[in-house]
Amino acid sequence: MGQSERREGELPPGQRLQRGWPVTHYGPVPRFKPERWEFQVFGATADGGKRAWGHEEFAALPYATVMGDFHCVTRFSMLGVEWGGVSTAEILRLAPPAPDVTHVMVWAEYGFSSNLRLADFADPRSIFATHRGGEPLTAEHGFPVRLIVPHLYAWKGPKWVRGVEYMTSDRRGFWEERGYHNIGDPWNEQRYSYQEEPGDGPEL
Ligand SMILES: Nc1nc2c(c(=O)[nH]1)N[C@H]1C(S)=C(S)[C@@H](COP(=O)(O)O)O[C@H]1N2
Ligand SMILES: [Mo]
Repeated sequence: MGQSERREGELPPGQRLQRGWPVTHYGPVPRFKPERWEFQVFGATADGGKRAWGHEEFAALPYATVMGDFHCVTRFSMLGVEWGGVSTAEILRLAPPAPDVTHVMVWAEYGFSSNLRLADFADPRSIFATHRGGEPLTAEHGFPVRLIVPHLYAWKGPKWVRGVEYMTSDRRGFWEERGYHNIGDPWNEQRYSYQEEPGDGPEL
């Protein structure tokens, strides 16, 4: 694991600034069905139970804003974006993980997923964003909820999030199984899985 030398508001190596906000994802944009939508926390929770919030309940959780950069592994970046939503710290407080949890899997519509080390997930700037610049997210950008982890490449932030799984060991998510780096630190240009060093992730 390399030393992360993150610098907010600066371009990581090999990235360029992007005007506007491109839409990047695999597969179709899901249609939001409020009556069936739930945000679940499951897996190795502290009390062994599962938590679930319906859409109105989720929208009523404490609203936080953070400034965060956005770095796509295809080399475009946006700097200094204001994200609003529910902080990962709030989710960890409301649905605490068991003491031996080391990683989380963030699950989205259609089974899309991304794995994160608990410390990356719990970072003070990590947020389940519902808004950008005070405006609700559009469907293409992840409405009603997407994860933003400003210090990692943006594939680590699933759009259309539906749940968080607490894990006691690491497992690869969707892109992490398909050639992208298990950790994804843009300051160390951790783009592809072939760059991984021992300890960076589970065997492929
Ligand atoms: N559900 C889902 N979330 C996803 C992806 C995806 O394919 N599916 N792609 C990721 C990638 S690679 C990037 S760069 C960002 C793009 O977010 P944007 O379309 O809002 O710019 O979403 C991430 N979240
Ligand atoms: Mo991306």
